[in-house]
Formats: sequence, structure tokens, C-alpha cells
Amino acid sequence: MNTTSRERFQSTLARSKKIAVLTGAGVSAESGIPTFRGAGGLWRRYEATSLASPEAWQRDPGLVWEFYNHRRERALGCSPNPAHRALVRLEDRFRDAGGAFTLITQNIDGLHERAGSRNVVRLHGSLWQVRCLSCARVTENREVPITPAFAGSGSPDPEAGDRRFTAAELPRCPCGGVLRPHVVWFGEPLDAGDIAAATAAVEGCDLLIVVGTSAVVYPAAGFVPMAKRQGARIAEVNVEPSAVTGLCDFVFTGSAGEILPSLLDVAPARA
Ligand code: BV8
Ligand code: ZN
Repeated sequence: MNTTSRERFQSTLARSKKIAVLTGAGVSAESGIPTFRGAGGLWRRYEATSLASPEAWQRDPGLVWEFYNHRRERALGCSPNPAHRALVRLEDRFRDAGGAFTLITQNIDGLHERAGSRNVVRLHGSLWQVRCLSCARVTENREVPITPAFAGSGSPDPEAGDRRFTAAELPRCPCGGVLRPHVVWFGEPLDAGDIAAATAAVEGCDLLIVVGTSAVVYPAAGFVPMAKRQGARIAEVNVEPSAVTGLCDFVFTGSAGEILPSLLDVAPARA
């Protein structure tokens, strides 16, 4: 009787002692958070680096804050979806069985943490944290709008001309310094500790599950070939092929919120 790819994946999952998961914007799509490169994606209307980059910030910090203020506003009403919750159950089951589990995410929406994921490596920072340009303090900030000047400003329109926000209207630290989003922009290095944690999670993992990423952004996408080189089995859940589909042993096409709950509902094999 030929076993299906699903059955082979589930027996691989059951036997795995060290599991790593890499997620991208697609895992939050069913929560209502727009992806970047898919249809209607955030970056489609703007060149990614035109807003999420140090150059954009130097040129017009108000426009960059308008972009993040708009995303914070949209994310406020969003909740974790069945894909996030299926990953929490998987982590709990495998930890209870003495296994190792790490969730590596490129997302900044905080939905994995809100769903209850515990061992999360956030490669690109957080939509809900800000960093002071003067004293470098990083703090939680859930103010929407970020300051009154951004109330109802909607999504930024690069054609609307630069500098529509004054320096006085930008968010400030108690020390007086200007606050920026605590996210990793294009051209900025990722936190060395996060890279080390993700590398440790991938090294020696039996299985890497890649969920909802186009896998075009580095160094995040590089963890997939890294896992492959280490001999891990790779599974992908995506609505369409990605840049790493060719590396995958298992490919499940469809929405993460529909596929993950039953696909991951596997008891770890007793040691
Ligand atoms: C670095 C935070 C070096 C901000 C993000 C030229 C100039 C400068 C840099 C570069 C360059 N060329 C290459 C680079 C490197 C660059 C890079 O990789 N560029 C790419 C675009 C080619 N990388 C960097 O710049 C990184 N830093 O290299 O620094 C350095 C070293 C030392 C000193 C100085 C510098 C920093 C990269 C981090 C950028 N920040 N986000 C913010 O969010 O505003 S990246 C951004 O893209 C998000 O984090 C996002 O997560 C990430 C990746 O996108 P995805 O998550 O994959 O989302 P996407 O929409 O693309 O795909 C969604 C997928 O889901 C699709 O496949 C879709 O089919 C699927 N899907 C949709 N619905 C569902 C679904 N799947 C399942 N179910 C569904 N329902
Ligand atoms: Zn400060």
C-alpha cells in the first residue's frame, strides 16, 4: 500500500526530536494581515525599500511612520488564526515529550506570541516596539495612532509629497529622542543574537516546516538551504510555490489555516 506524502510527513514528524518552523506573512494572511508580495500585498503598491529602509527614514521619517501607523491600525483588529494555534499545539506536544521546538518568524505582527507560542525567534523585530534614536531604549508601544498627528492618516501615498509631518509630530522618548519602529529595515543587519538562535534551532533539526513565505528575503530564507545541508527533512505549506519549494521533501499546497490543524495533529512517537 503506497503511503501518501501526508502519511510520510506525519510519520517523519512523529519521529522528530528537534523541530524548527520558519514562518512568513502567509501564516497571518487568514488573520487579515496583508502579505507583502502576493495579490494586494503591501509591497506591491510601494517598492519595499521605498518605505522600509534607512534611506526612506532619512528622507521622510513622517512617511515611514505613516506606513507603520497604518499597519499598526490594521493589525489592531487582527487575531491569531488556526495556523498560529496549530503551531502552539505542536510546540506544546513536542516539548511535553522532551523534544526541542523553535519557531522562527519573519513577521512583526506579534500574532505567534499572542496565540501562545513560547520559543519564538523574531528575525525582523516587532510592529509593537519602538526604539529611541538618542538613548537606544526599546519599549513596547501600542499607541494607535502613534501620535495624534497620524490619526486617520490611512496608507501613505508617496505621490502626496514629502514631509507632511513635522519633527514635533513624530513620537518621542521621555529622553526627548525621536522614536523609530523597532523593526529590521532592508539594508539593516539582523540582531546577531536572533541569527545565532535561529542557526542553533536549524542545526541538527530533524524537520524544518516552512509556512507562508515567498523565501526571497535574506538572511531569513537562507535557513532553508542551511537545514537541507544539515540533512533535515523540509516541509512547505503555501498557497503557491516559493523560492525554496525545490528544496522541500513535502509540499502541501493551500492555506495554512486550513492545512496545519490536521496536518500537525500528530503525537510524538514514544522514545
Ligand atoms: C541585510 C521588517 C545586510 C520590516 C522585513 C540590496 C540592498 C540592500 C539589501 C539587499 C539588497 N539585495 C539583497 C539584499 C538583502 C535584503 C534582501 O533579502 N532583499 C530581498 C528583497 C532581495 N535583506 C536585507 O536587507 C536584510 N538585511 O541583508 O543586512 C547587512 C549586514 C551587515 C551590515 C549591514 C547590512 C534585512 C531584511 C529584513 C527586511 N525587513 N520586514 C517590515 O515588515 O516593515 S522583510 C519583509 O519581507 C517582512 O519581514 C516579511 O516577513 C519578509 C519576507 O516576506 P514574506 O514573509 O515571505 O512575505 P511575502 O508576502 O513575500 O510572501 C507571503 C507568502 O505567503 C507567499 O509565498 C504566499 O504565497 C504565501 N501565502 C499567502 N497566503 C497564504 C500563504 N501561505 C499559506 N497560507 C496562506 N493563507
Ligand atoms: Zn530616549
